[in-house]
Amino acid sequence: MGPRNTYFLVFILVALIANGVRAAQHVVGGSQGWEESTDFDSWASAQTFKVGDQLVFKYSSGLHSMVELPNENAYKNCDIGTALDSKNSGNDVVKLTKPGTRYFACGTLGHCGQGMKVKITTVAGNAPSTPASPSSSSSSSSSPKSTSTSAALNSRYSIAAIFVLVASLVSSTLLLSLS
Ligand SMILES: [Cu+2]
Repeated sequence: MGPRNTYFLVFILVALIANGVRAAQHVVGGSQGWEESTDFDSWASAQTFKVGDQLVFKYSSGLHSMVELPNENAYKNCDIGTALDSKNSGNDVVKLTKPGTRYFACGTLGHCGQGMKVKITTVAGNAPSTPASPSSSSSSSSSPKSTSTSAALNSRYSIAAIFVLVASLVSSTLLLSLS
């Protein structure tokens, strides 16, 4: 009974952590990170970016950096000079605050041209939606309503998991004190 309880606890913890990570943070490029060799188009197309999520750019500080470009044209032409923002900590966090498309590239000379850039399209998510700014020219038409349902399910699942975790802890302690 003891070891089985432990396995169950580990399972619940992993499920909780996985759930939290999936809801909030996207490490750009996945396990390969922010590197020249990463296929960012493939990576981005496999992700769903929601309002309230975060991007994390992980790389060797000094070798690469992160710049945000203002538009599709600057992105296509790797026009780093037009950057809206730049970071170089090697662990740069960018919060996706509203629906629309954002453009990121490496600021190191030549890297963007080698494919070190990524386009991120954010959809309305489970966070409280902010009104679309009138200056934004992006045409994000339909916001999927089903996401709010899945968000509710997610949080209900988390609460249930926490409840089970606490119950398991209590029962393990009781079993230990009996033996
Ligand atoms: Cu680079």
